[in-house]
Amino acid sequence: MSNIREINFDGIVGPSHNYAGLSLGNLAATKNAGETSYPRAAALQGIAKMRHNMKMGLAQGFFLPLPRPDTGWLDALAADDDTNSALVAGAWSASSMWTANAATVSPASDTADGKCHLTVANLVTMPHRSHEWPDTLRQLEVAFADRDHFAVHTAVPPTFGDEGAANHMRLTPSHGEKGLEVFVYGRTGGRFPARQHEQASRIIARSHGLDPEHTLFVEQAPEAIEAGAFHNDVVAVANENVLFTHEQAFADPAGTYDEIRARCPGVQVVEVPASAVSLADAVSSYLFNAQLLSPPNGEMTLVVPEECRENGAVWSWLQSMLEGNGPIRHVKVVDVRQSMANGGGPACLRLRVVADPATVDQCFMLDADKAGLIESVIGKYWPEAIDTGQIGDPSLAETVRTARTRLLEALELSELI
Ligand code: SUG
Repeated sequence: MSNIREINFDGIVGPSHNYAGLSLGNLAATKNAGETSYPRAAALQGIAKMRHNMKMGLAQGFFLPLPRPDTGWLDALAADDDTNSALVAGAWSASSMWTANAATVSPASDTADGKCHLTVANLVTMPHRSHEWPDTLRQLEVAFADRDHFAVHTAVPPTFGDEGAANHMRLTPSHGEKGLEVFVYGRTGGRFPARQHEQASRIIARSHGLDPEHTLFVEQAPEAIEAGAFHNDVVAVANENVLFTHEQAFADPAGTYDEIRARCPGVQVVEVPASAVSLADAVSSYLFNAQLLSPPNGEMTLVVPEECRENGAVWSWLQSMLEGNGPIRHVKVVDVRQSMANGGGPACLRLRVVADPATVDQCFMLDADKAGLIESVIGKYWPEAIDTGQIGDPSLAETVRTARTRLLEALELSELI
């Protein structure tokens, strides 16, 4: 019997997690450049979030940290001891933890061949992320190896920047039904890079076999990118028939809502006005980088980072939302501060795949026992702290490699070493 549901695949924070300040346009990452990071605490915060969501009865999976430092990439760049430190830091980045950027996913109910399609994101705009995709692809090919249910695609050609699910939303009466897939792209030419190229989104829609009537391409508001919303998921999130969005998320908000409502009747738009929460507050609190979830026996729940509670405007807006009669009935708060300091909130840390969990390689599915196992490996092998001055250090490189290897061994995924 098929059991189609949403599975959240969170990235386990890698042992080289650090604050090198590599992402122009990502204000948190730029602001925290040079700070000491705490990889062990970061990874444990991530597991705690996964446990939190599993307790709500939700299906949870995970992806592994990628091999770092990526010496193959440094070799390809002909890097030596005099090489620009940003390139060395790029080889050490733990950025694959933000699995919302791993791939774009179209569930089986939306595609022509009735399979769930995944396209790994090329992430070409940021050098430190541009070398993630080959290892991410290897992992997707193992996790979604069941060819009767999944089709895994290689990255779109690098001319067209693609950042995966962070710029993709899906509206549907319920997860297992046919949905409207909304691709949000940025236009180049502003102060900060627009990372998602319209053509990349169109290529993905075609190769996934989406129905043009159920596909929409929407421009992100240039002022949102300017304010630090380097991905659409910093200013909007959708779940089933609800779109939760900032008033300034899209270049043409009213036109976007009309199109969405016309193609997916019954959608409710929860729009937060700029007069209540400014774009600056939305970006610093990550109000919209929340997980909007439908627990099996519960009401729609928004999982927000602690930073939302600390922002007066955001917190009071959330209270008034709960007092009203809207579709989002609960707000839960999680501590993912280590990830947040690099511009990655609860939603960045997860990739949503609508599928039957039984069709996924079980090595990638989480339960409480496995969470305990992962925590014990992290507690034993993940560095407690990394100062950015240590990036490039050979003995730290060895620690980082060993930590990842021990995790893969514990999870019986040594084939990905
Ligand atoms: O690509 N940060 C990531 C954060 C990604 C957040 N993802 C979503 N919004 N879905 C990025 O900017 C910082 C790394 C550094 O600066 O060292 C970084 O890559």
